[in-house]
Amino acid sequence: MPQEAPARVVRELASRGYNAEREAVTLLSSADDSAAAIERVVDELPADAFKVTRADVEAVLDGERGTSRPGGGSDANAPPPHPSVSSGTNASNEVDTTSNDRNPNRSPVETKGSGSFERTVDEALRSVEIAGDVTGHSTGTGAYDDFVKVFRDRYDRLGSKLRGRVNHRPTDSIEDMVGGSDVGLVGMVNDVRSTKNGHWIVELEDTNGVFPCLVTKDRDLADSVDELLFDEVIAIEGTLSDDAGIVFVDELYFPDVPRTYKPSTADRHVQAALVSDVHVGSQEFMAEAWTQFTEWLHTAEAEHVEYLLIAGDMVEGVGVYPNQDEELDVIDLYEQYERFSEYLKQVPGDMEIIMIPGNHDAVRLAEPQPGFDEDLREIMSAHDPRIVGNPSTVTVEGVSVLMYHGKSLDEVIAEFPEEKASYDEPHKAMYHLLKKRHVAPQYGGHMRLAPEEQDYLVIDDVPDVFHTGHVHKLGYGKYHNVLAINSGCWQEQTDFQKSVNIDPDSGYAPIVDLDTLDVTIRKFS
Ligand code: D5M
Ligand code: FE
Ligand code: ZN
Repeated sequence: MPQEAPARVVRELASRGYNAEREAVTLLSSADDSAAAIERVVDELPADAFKVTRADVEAVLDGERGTSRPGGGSDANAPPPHPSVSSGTNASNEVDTTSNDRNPNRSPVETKGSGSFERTVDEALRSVEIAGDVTGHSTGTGAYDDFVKVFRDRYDRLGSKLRGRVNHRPTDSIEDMVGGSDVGLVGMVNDVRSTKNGHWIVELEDTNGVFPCLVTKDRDLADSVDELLFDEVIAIEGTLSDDAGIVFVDELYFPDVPRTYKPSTADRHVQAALVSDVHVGSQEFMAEAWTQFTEWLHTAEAEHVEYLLIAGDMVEGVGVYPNQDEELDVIDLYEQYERFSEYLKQVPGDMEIIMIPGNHDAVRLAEPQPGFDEDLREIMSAHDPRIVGNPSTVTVEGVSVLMYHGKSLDEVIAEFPEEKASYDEPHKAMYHLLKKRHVAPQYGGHMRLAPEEQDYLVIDDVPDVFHTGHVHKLGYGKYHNVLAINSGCWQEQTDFQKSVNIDPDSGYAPIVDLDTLDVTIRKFS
């Protein structure tokens, strides 16, 4: 029988619920009859095992040779295919002493190039901390008061970043000031409208009321008006009109990231793969590309890739978009997660996986989205991923990574001029979220917001890396030294995407050096 490709062995084992050591895979794929060997190995595994080791495979392969040795008679005389406990070890010992090519310390297949590499990692060097995760803390009931609370929290936290820049006057006291006074105001954008002369009125709201602010079209500032989203918090400085009815804006400030921001880096050479939008269960899910990726993770080239971050849309989900069921490969939602878990098992067992949900996942759509519930965690437990909410800040060996699925990017791209944000350059849309220090400012429209005690969507601390997905386009770059990466996807173009001319970047894995924040893009399709 021809030798099986390691990928097929991995898939076979995964479909039975097992992860495998690399050497176990290479041994199985070079076995005389891989399919039978897999069956035997799986049969012999203890009930609580989820990983196939080299020793497991050797025990079986050696046992098989033992039973078919010349003089051993026909199969009828051989031990039964499901031997009792004693036969496994005995057979193994027998063959170990009589054969050179099954030396457990130096398996011959180990030298066969790319497939034979064994990762050596020191898990003690790792560290992962999670912050800003709503999971387990959700209190919102959806009542009006909750919305007041969350917007108040947003205003307070983003406002405090702006108070140092302007001398804030509460809106209700401005109208009592003398015309011509200098005015500073920190407010949430309540409305943006143009006047008949082509100027802009930006209505800002604070805790006391609203006040109109005029940006004239001939000012450079008019360019910033293009970038405003409702409900974001900004500050302005200007001059009060003679009748104290409006402020003529001279300066406009976003909370922003300081230009001098110095990101933290890891103390050793270690890498993270940043992916998203796997969409298992969709007919367009690219199983081959994913398997190529996970196979690559087993090679020497990927030895330093110790973290895998997945920014949402693990599965295709059910009923996410109209007529989506026509493109489903797996109809049942739980089955989709079971499949997804199989694909996770292809990832080297030592790797640390951290994931957040997206809009296709089986959690509430309103953001912040809590991490998966107990049932789904159980289904995905084989590789023991860390499951956190969307968004969350994951600090990996000192490097803080703000993970956010990216639903708001659709809105930023739709509302901003092409040169400021587009599907072809999704990282530029991310820059605006960093500038606003909020991952999804605009409530209503496309965005659903779950009211909580605090606004989990505020970017309180500047992250070192900002990781999103959702728009299925690959793009990365630095904004004030913060690395912004929008990972592509593992799904081919869907009919919907065809109809709106979205050409997805499928089968890419951006790899980040955590010691330098350099990025390498790997393609697997
Ligand atoms: O979204 C992938 C991208 O495609 C994202 O930019 C939204 C867009 N998309 C995909 N399907 C639809 C439908 N049916 N309506 C509107 N926008 C859509 P994802 O969330 O991964 O499907
Ligand atoms: Fe997606
Ligand atoms: Zn999405």
